[in-house]
Amino acid sequence: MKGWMGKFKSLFLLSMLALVLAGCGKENLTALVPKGYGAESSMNLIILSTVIMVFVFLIVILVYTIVLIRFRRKKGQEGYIPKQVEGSKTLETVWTIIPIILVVTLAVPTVAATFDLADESASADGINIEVTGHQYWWHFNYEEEEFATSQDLYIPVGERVYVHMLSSDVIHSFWVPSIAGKMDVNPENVNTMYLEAHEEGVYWGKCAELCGPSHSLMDFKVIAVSPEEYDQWVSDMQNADPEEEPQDAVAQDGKALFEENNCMSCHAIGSAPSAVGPDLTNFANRSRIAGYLEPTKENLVDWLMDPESLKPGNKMTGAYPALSEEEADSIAEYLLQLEHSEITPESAGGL
Ligand code: HEC
Ligand SMILES: [Cu+2]
Repeated sequence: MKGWMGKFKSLFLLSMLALVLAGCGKENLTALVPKGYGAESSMNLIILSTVIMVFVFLIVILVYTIVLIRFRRKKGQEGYIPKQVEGSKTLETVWTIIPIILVVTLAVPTVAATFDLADESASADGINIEVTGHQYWWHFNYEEEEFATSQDLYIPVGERVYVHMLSSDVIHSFWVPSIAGKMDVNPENVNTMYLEAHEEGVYWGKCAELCGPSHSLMDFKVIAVSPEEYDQWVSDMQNADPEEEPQDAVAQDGKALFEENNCMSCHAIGSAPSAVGPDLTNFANRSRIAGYLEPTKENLVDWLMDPESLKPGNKMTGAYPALSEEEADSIAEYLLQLEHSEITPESAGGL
């Protein structure tokens, strides 16, 4: 009875674990519902290898069951030993050839897909974006288009967008499971891969290489929009005017405070690609603040007053004079007016 209970308990724990892990899924953060070329190609390989594994498992269980039933010791057979088949040439050949066939069946499509996904021969005709991984945020420089943005990467649906990735500090890894695979972002050599989304939407991305205390918060999004919307967005970004004065007095104060408090030494608005902190040109359109916080004013004020408690080890902490709640509020008011385009994560379907 006790043994049975023990087995039941571990089965129960396992199914609970499965339930808990099933809850880990973020919307559009799964390789199992592919919405892009690279993700589809990985999914096909996942299906192929699962089918082969299930096939092998079933055959083994079948043979095992037959042997158990056919060769069990029957009544009156004490001391009986079945025929020994050690060294059977036929069996040896069968269980060498079948695994070779299975491994080749797995290897050919896997190698083909690996080369296909690494193919950057057409990048000169495609869209090229320089991606820089920083502890703990992402910078996207649209070099040919001559503007930059951070955290939210906009791409047109149905086109190959080549991302050329470099890190400014430690090794990161760029991973958008619903659209493409995953690739290391190194400090010294540029790694390139392409994104090709099949459907409009906002896709969650993550840093997939342990890079410091806030590694797990190093999130980004890929915003896939129609090609027309993409062109519109690019021209809106190119025409963003950094000198534009906010309408209301609070936000005007905020702009002045932003200029007085050293913020501009790290954050660019509507100008050259910034290197130390995220580009804030279209900050009011962010899908998340600092990559992961809901884009509300309360969260922004909290971030400005105490970034350390929200993202331990981030590179903004302590780099500017402490702000009063009122000052943080005015700056937030200003930053939340920095929008220059109708094309936003919301218009692309939201999260
Ligand atoms: C030393 C450079 C530095 C200074 C000075 C600085 N920041 Fe930052 N800021 C950063 C970095 C780095 C991040 C990204 C932190 C992270 O996510 O790990 C950041 C993130 C932010 C974000 C979130 C951006 C996003 O895309 O979600 C806002 C908003 C922001 N800073 C506003 C300010 C304001 C306002 C000031 C001035 C009061 C300021 N920063 C001063 C470096 C700086
Ligand atoms: Cu990282």
